[in-house]
Amino acid sequence: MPDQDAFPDLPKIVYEGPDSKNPLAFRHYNPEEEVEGRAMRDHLRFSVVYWHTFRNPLGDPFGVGTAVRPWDDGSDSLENARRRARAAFEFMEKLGVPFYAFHDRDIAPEGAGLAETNRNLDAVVDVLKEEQERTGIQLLWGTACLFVHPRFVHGAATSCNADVFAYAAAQVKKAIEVTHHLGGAGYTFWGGREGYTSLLNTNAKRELDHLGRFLQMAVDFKRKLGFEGQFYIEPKPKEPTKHQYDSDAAACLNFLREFGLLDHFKLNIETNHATLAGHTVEHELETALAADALGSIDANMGDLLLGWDTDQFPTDIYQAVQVMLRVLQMGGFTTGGLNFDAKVRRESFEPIDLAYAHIAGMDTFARGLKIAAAIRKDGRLEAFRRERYASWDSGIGSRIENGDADFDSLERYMLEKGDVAPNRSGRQEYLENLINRFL
Ligand code: XLS
Ligand code: NI
Ligand code: NI
Repeated sequence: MPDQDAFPDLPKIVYEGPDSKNPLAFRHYNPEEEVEGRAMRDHLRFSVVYWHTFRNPLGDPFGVGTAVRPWDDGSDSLENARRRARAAFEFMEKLGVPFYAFHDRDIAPEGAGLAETNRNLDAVVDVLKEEQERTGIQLLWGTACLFVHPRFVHGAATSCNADVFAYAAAQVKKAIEVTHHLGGAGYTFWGGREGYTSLLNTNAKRELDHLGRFLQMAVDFKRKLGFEGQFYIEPKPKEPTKHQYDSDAAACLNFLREFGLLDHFKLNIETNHATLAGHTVEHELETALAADALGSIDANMGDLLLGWDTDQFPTDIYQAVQVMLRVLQMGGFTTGGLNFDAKVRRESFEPIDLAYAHIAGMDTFARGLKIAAAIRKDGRLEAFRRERYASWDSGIGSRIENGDADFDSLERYMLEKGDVAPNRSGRQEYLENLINRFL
């Protein structure tokens, strides 16, 4: 049991319904409520991220951290790391989230050399294991931090220094082991500094080959270990580097195909990364879906007027609807979930803000889920889209789709027909208004 109360003012957050005026209650997230025959808890699979919620001091390039975290003495001691882990579980338990996610270095401090660092990690993993068993909260995915320490200045698997590749391999091996030990449902590879800041000093082809080899080694090790969790790649176009190799869903899928890894990875799509790449999140989700590779979602949002990964808590209901339409279309998450890779604003520095932020994100997605289910039940959106392609369901369209047409036969067909007039409005405004009826 925790030996202290890190969040003494935080009650257990419960569902009170849409009319509640209590800011520390859910108005829409009702874990047991069924939507399309499945409990909301299992649709949404919410996850708290350790890095932003328990390690982010809320600094920015112009100012130091502002976060007030009374349970954290700011030191790199193991004792502090253990206390922080207990505080994290107290928070997650009160919030009622079923999952969490971490980087190895979020949970335990670096030691002098890899062996001591690994021992530190094991010591805190023991606490996490105990807390998981006490609360029933599970690990959505683990990952390795291959971007903070100066050794990774030129990247990890794509470093110009082979020793750094070796260090990263050893670190990822250990991170997969502890994820396995904690029963993690997945393991994520996010490119961190796997990219370049200048092509003048970069052999991109060689670096990409190294990344391919690295991920192949990870797949081999996973098999050897017997880890059954899902591997994910998380696309991001830039930041911290000018160009990240895993820049968007299409680039990741192409990379995985090139290196024969597509069967072993799914994508973890992050909303703010999609927008940084100049895409909507629904574009990224559909790209992943089309390749049967949508695995999990880092649920956050950006700010269109700020050009970086602001990692804000998702409070845009319209966007949540777009996301949940795709999740429902996929038949729901299997190993993945909605992972709040989001941080409170620097101005929101009190512990209670962490609760307000997560409640906002959870209620936003609960509404997104309910609205998406209502749109699907109504059926008009889907029917319109299906109808729009009706010419492909018979005649010349089905002959083309079935491979029973070639340029000669299509020329004959059109010479006979003469011409074709535009005969179907796209009805964008009608559809936008249709969606609005459900909001
Ligand atoms: C950073 C990424 C990172 C990954 C995990 O932008 O979103 O937080 O999710 O390494
Ligand atoms: Ni991010
Ligand atoms: Ni992320």
